[in-house]
Amino acid sequence: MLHASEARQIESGSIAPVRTDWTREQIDALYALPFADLIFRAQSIHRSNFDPNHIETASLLSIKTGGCPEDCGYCSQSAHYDTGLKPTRLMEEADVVAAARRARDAGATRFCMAAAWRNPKDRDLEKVSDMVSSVKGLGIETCVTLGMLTPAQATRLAEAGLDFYNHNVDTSPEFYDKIITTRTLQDRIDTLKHVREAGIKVCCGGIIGMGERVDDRLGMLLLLANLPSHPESVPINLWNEVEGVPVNDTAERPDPIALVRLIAVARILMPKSVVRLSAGRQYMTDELQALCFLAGANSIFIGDVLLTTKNPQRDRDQKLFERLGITSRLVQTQP
Ligand code: SAM
Ligand code: DTB
Ligand code: SF4
Repeated sequence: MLHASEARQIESGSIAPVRTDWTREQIDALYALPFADLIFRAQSIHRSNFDPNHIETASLLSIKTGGCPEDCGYCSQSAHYDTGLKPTRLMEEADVVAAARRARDAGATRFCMAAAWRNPKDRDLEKVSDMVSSVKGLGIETCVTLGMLTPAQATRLAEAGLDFYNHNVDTSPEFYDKIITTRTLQDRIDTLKHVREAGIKVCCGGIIGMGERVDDRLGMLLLLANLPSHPESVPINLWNEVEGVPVNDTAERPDPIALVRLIAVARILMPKSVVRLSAGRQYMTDELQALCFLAGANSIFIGDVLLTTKNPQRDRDQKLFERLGITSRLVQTQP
């Protein structure tokens, strides 16, 4: 039973219960609200769940780059396309830990290690598990993204102390086959289930700007918001341009206002999830990023590179945070 005052707050839109039964019509109606109403609602929900002046800062490292057997049509690391990227072997643990220490000292509160694999071999998973334990020892949150996992592999990562596993749905069920053919959306959902069941927090989102329609972006949010439980982290990536991949033929940078609307809808649908304004920030003005934060985005990647593509310079981000009065150091606990 809800407390009467809580029920009133929900009615007025200032608090939202966590729901996984959203309908397409409800999502369309939210997206179509007048801009001021949409932002007010998103910001009210945001304030009920988070410190509105705090943004989480995560840092990325590609621990194994390129040569990936998957055919994701947006990705510089797929072996299916000639993107000019030189594949590398899995990094040594000491180098990964040194990079994590640098990231922590530069202000990151989470360190995400990514490998260009369809799925990890058990031998490699052991190495990554050791990296996770060592990075965790630095007092920073850990995340890895290694492709598909078996239940046993997810359990091994949980035993190593892993906090988050990133595995994206990438786009709507309707648009998915136009972008990836070598693994299905159901494969991804199965991996998310294994991660959840192992007790690891889920980081799951997708990409916009690949030529999808607004309907597909909302279809992606519908999929995420109706998973059995909401991902704790929801990265919204704007496609970072890569030469030589098929998405070049269809890509179209979204209208900035449409991006803000999408972030606001994500915030309303998944009120307790951290929404990350992920790849593509280098194409955005400071004003657009400020609007995204107002709409409920509360995480970014810091550092001059993501995996293989660019990210805004650290000093630009720091200046923006100062101008907006945003804090980022502490890992905030949710009320
Ligand atoms: N290979 C693993 C996998 O795909 O599960 C992990 C690494 S992969 C690079 C992680 C995610 O980064 C992808 O699912 C995709 O959403 C995002 N991504 C990859 N290339 C991107 C690009 N050029 N622009 C924006 N996001 C991208
Ligand atoms: C996510 O959703 N975005 C990050 C992280 N998960 C692994 C990756 C962005 C990659 C951008 C393209 C690149 O740098 O290669
Ligand atoms: Fe491979 Fe991941 Fe890139 Fe797809 S997104 S090609 S799985 S590295």
